[in-house]
Amino acid sequence: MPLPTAKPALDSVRTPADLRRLPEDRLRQLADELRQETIEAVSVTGGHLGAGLGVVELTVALHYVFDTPDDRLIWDVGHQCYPHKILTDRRDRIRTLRRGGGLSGFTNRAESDYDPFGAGHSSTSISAGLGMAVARDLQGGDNHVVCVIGDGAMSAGMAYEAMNNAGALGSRLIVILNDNDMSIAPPTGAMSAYLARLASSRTYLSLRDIGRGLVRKLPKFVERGAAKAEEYARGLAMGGTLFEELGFYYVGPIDGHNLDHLLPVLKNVRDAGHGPILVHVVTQKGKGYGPAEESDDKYHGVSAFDVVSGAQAKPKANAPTYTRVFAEALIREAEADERVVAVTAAMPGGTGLDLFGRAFPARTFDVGIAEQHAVTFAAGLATEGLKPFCAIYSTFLQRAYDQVVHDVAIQRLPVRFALDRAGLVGADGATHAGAYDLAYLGCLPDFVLMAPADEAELVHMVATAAAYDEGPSAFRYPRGEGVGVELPARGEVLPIGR
Ligand SMILES: Cc1ncc(C[n+]2csc(CCOP(=O)(O)OP(=O)(O)O)c2C)c(N)n1
Repeated sequence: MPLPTAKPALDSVRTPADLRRLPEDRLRQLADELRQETIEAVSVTGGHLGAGLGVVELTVALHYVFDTPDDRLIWDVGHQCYPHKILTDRRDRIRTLRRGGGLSGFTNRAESDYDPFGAGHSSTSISAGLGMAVARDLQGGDNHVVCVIGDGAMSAGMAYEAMNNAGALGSRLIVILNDNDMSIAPPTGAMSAYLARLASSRTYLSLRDIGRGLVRKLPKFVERGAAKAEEYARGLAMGGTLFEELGFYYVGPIDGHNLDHLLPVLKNVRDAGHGPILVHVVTQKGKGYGPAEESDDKYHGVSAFDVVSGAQAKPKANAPTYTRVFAEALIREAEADERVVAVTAAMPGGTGLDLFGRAFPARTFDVGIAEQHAVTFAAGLATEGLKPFCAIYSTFLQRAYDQVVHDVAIQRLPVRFALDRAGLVGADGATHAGAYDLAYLGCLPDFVLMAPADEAELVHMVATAAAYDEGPSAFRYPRGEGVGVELPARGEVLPIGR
């Protein structure tokens, strides 16, 4: 344990090269200071907090063990990268996060050499990392590529498309699965249950296992045939894992807050020379900050707050948000028509479908971070006469464009799209701007598009969409509160085309 009077460690680190000069026994202190700096910065700027706090030790360990930026470190979504920004020459600007002209709230290639891939939308890291690994192989490089992806982001199809391809190509690639058993909301689906089983069925690796067992187990150190036999034996003993079936060497689960576990495992993985490896790291979202640990959403996204109490600044609301008005209007429609059902892709709180879900739990579907599936799932619901409302942020529906075209529009299926956060969104920046929906939906045949001028019109448009059964429809509305007009008790069906 460092003495309380120990010289600050973080002040001596401007870049990861400085970090790598510290003796290993100072890293615990560095992590503690990094966590404190992250909390203090976000208390001023607001932004994503819980995810970053969960990866403080992992961030320190990765930059210590790997030679960034030559080794490529890719953060999926990028919302957990504030500690990474602090360690990579951006500490002096960390209080400009998410402001005009300031640091982006996500990774951004234009901002730093330590951000090899820009993000904001989830589940892209393994695909991008595999591309970098293959480019390295083709060009005779020898650097490492490390992708860090959360269990929530792992619920998207793209992650599996990438792992399937990585397993076949066999390129040297390291994927760190950061499993905190949380998405923004609690994760849904069979995959999250599977990861929980995996984490609980295997005891955490002891230091002895890490030091000896892992090195011995990694196939570089054994004959090819013996390696296969070892893998089979391991699979039989452990029951195998989905990741192994996909062609990854699975290591874990490892306590992601324990540097004595993280460092030797990451060093072994770095030196293994093996094809794709998946390291399953278990962490706690919001770790080390009481108010975050205790809150339901682990302080996923916060406004400026008081560090001592954790109380967040709440601007005085003059009117209900469009999100809330939508949710309440949809509840009214669902009370009147039992065919109304609602679909969200991992955003129950953001889209207001948490309210709808409380009123109609059996008619609410959170499909995980899986916008493509959400849209085609809704199309399937529509073929059977239900009235699906797919509530997806404008920016995230971009990911499901072919599903909107091919599965919904061409078949003229009456899927209703509730596009929240349409238009500019402020602090989240360009990756989250809902700037394109009018263009990308407006060019589709027979698609009814609506945009309310105020929140009362939104209520009417929800009713109009519920009534309109001849084909797809969408209504788009902005982030934030309405203009303050009086709300009708129930929406009226508007004439289409006027
Ligand atoms: C395509 C897409 N859909 C939705 C989101 C919104 N979103 C941002 S972070 C997040 C949860 C990510 O969970 P996880 O990967 O487990 O990371 P954690 O925050 O738990 O560390 C979601 C749904 C997004 N960024 N991209």
